[in-house]
Amino acid sequence: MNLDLFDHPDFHSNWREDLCPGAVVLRGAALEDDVRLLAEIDRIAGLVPFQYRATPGGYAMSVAMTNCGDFGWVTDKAGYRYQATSPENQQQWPAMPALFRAIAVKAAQEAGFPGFDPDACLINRYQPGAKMSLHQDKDEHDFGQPIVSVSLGLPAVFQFGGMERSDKTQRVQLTHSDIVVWGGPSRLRYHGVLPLKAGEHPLTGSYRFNLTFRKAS
Ligand code: MD6
Ligand code: FE
Repeated sequence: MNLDLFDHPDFHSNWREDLCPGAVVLRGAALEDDVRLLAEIDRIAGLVPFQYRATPGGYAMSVAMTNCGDFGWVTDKAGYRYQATSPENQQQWPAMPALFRAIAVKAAQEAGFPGFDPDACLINRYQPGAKMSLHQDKDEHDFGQPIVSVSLGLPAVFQFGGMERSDKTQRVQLTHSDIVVWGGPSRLRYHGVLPLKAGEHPLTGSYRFNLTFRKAS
């Protein structure tokens, strides 16, 4: 009989933390793919460089962004939206790497959302001090599809709130290779990221990267 937890083939994603119904953290779930994920981020950013976009209100965001997949999330004075091309070069976004898609689909499945079909991957880059204010993800068409969020590099404090901006929030530390899956009754919860603390990560230096996969169309 072998009940050794560490021999379990799925050990890497077996440490789950339920945040609230429909939201779960799969700790370390991207660990075995971290180097390849970061290489793909580098390659994509070489094609479509990270940009500090403006909010519709005209403020520069502190998080730099690029995208891959059929659709990319952008913001400017015209508003928040998904579009098939980059505003910088009017070209289609780079294709979503098969590895990205496979990780996102598997994580969604493990979290109880089989059949996730992401067509958009927003790539966020945080430097020290960068933050994301409380917001809802509601620019997608089908709230029946979850969001899968992969954290890489420096740790960050994620805030999870409720359905109203003023609802109390819980704080969760997201570290390198954690994956958050978020859907069902949690899909429209407010959430944000507190200002990134300076640090040095062996794979990403002074940055945190976050991949968020969505079905946008
Ligand atoms: C971030 N993430 O972690 C920002 N949204 O850098 C998000 O805004 C987010 O992680 C919806 C679901 C999961 C997320
Ligand atoms: Fe979000």
